[in-house]
Amino acid sequence: MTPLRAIGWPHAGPVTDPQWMAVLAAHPQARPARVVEQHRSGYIVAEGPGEGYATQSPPEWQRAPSYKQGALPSEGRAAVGDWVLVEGEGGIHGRRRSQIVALLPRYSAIKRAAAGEHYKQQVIAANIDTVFVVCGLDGDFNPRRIERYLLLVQGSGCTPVVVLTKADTVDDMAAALDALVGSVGEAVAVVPVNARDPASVDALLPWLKPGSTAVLVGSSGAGKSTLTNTLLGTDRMKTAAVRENDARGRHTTTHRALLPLLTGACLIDTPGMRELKPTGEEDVAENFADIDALADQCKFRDCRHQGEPGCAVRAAIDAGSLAAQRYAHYLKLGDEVAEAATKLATRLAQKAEQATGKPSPKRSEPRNGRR
Ligand SMILES: Nc1nc2c(ncn2[C@@H]2O[C@H](COP(=O)(O)OP(=O)(O)OP(=O)(O)O)[C@@H](O)[C@H]2O)c(=O)[nH]1
Ligand SMILES: [Mg+2]
Ligand SMILES: [Zn+2]
Repeated sequence: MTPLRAIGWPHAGPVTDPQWMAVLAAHPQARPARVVEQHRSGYIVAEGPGEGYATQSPPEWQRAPSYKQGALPSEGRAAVGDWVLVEGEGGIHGRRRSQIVALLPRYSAIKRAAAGEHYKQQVIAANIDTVFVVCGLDGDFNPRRIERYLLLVQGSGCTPVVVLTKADTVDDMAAALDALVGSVGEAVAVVPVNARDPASVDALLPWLKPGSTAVLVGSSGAGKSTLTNTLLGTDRMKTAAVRENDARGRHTTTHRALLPLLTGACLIDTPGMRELKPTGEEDVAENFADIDALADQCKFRDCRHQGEPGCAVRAAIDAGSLAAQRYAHYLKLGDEVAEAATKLATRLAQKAEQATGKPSPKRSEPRNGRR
C-alpha cells in the first residue's frame, strides 16, 4: 500500500476524477497531503502514516478558493481530513517550511454555522465516511442534543452512528435506549460502549474499514479521546475526568487530529463543541420523519398544529406516542434552520453581486441583521 493510501487516499490507481485532475494539473510541482491536525495557528499535514509536518500559515490560496465556484470563503478553508497540495520541503526537520497551495475537492464534509454576527460556515471535518455522535450515559445524556447532531450530519454525505459511552456506569440500559426512541431514526445505529474497554469498543469496527475515515463529535467529557486511545491502543490523546457535580467536561482536547488506526481506517478526534448551529442547508423534515408523517394526516392541509380540529400531531402528543419535547425541539430547529437559510441566501446574493460588479443593496440595511 502506498503511504497516501494508508491515510485514506481515495484513488486506488491514477486519479481519474476530472475535478481532481484539473487541480493537480494546475500545480505540477506540488505533492498531495492530508490535513491531519488543525490548530488555531495553522495546519499539520502528512503524506503517509507517521508524523506530519507544519505548513506555512495562513496559506495564500485560502483568500481565493478557486477550486469550487460559488463556495463561501470559510468553506474554502482547509479543514482536518482535507486533501491538499503542498509545495516546499516536507518533514518535521525541514528548515524551509512547506506551503499549502491548493485544496482538492471534497467528497463529503460536516459543517456548522460559525458563531458571530456575519453568516459563515465552518467545516468540522472533510472527506468523512462515518460520523460517530458521542454522548455519555452520565449527566451528558441528552436526546435533544443527539437530534441536533443528527440534523447536521444528515445531508453531509456521511453515515451517522450514535455512540453511547459510559455504558459500564449504567444500571438500566433499556431505559436509556428507550429515551432515544423517536430521536434516532431506525436507519441509524445506536452503539452503547465502555470507551475504556477494547473488547467493548470493537463494536465500532464495522465503521472502521481500511481506507475509510470516521470523526468523533460530541460535547466535552463525552469520551471522544478515551475512545480514540482505546481504538489506537495507545494513550495518544489527553483525557480528563468530568466535573463531579454536573458531568461536564473540561475541554481537554483543543485541536482536531486525524490518526491512522491499525484497522487501516483513519479516526478524527475533535474538541467538545459548545454550540452547534445549523447552516441553513439542513432538511428538518427528513430528521423528523415521524412528525412529517403525522402532519400528513391532519384534517387541514395547512394545519399549524396549534389546536385546529382533526390535528394528528396534537392527537399523538395527547396519546403519548409523540414526546412533547421532541415536537418542541422540531419547531425550534425548524426556526433555526429557516433563519440560517435566510442569512445564507443573503450571503450568496451578495457574493453573486460582487462577482458581477453590481453594487450590493445590502449596504443600506441594518448591520446587526435585525429587521
Ligand atoms: N467509566 C467510563 N468512563 C469514561 C468512558 N468514556 C470516557 N470516560 C471518562 O470520561 C472522562 C472524559 O473523557 P474524555 O475522553 O477526556 O472526553 P472528551 O470527549 O475527549 O472531552 P473533550 O476533549 O473535553 O472534548 C475521562 O475521565 C474518561 O476516562 C466510559 O465509557 N466509561
Ligand atoms: Mg478529548
Ligand atoms: Zn396538525
